[in-house]
Amino acid sequence: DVDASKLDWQHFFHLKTIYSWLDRMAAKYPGQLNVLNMGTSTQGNDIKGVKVGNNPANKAIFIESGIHAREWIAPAAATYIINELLSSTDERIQNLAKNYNWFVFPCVNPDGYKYTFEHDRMWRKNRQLFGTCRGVDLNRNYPDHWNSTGSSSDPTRYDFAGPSAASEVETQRLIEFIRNNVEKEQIKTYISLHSYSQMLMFPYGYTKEHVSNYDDLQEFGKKASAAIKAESGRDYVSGNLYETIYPSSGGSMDWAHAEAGIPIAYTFELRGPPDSQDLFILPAVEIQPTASEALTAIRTIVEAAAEK
Ligand code: ING
Ligand code: ZN
Repeated sequence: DVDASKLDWQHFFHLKTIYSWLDRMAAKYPGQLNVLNMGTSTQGNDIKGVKVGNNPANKAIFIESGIHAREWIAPAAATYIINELLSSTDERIQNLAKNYNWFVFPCVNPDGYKYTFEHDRMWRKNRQLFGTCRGVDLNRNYPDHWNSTGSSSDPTRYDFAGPSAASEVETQRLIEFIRNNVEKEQIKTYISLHSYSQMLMFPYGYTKEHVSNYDDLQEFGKKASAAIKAESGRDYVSGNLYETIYPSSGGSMDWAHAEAGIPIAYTFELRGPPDSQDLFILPAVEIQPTASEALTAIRTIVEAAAEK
């Protein structure tokens, strides 16, 4: 760990460091950034995030990351995006900050994230106790076609869907937050950040049937892939989740789209390491370019949707 007084994008940071940085950003940008708290996790950690921008006329974008504990690049990309929205000199990013309100929750699985720093770098789930083992895959716990495909009823497994739909408090708090804010804040875009695979995916995860706005989501995804290619030369594949990565039910994105009614919903799989067996362990030098790709993809999708 490095100096907790400031964040950079050359290291990965502990939960407490990320949270104290959010507080300092609120002090640095009064009126532009407000710290929010969805509530507490299974083990009593806060689920903190921010709202950037406060123009009540603006539509909103919601970003969630860290639902899987070991995917450290995702919270790092989220804090990068927060920082860019407030301090970028790029006119295109300044326009995004001016024209939208942004909800960003970097660590929606705080117990798991802490655990990857303190005990097991490769932990994925939350830390809920089930007899002799632990953890629900929070990205299988959402109440939309829950536990129908690509998830497990076995608590020892990495993709355990939980004992019932939305059994976990982390899931409940996020659902509650979206339900309370989706209309009031005009949340029209939902982004879930993961690693690794270099993919920009949209619903559904639970079926290969196409969503009603499939053509739009495919078009925005393809434009975003092209924008990343132009920026860094990296190839990101775009498509519906079921056909692009693997069938999978109970994810936050399917819920956000189908149940909360947020039309534009994506799950990004960011970079993995160039050469390693441990595919969730990205060298810190990759943080900045990977986070920049994520922001480029979001910007491209938001701009393309605005033109429709
Ligand atoms: N991939 C995601 C996972 O949860 C996913 C893919 C996203 C499935 C959204 C379902 C819904 O398995 C990783 N790498 O976590
Ligand atoms: Zn993941």
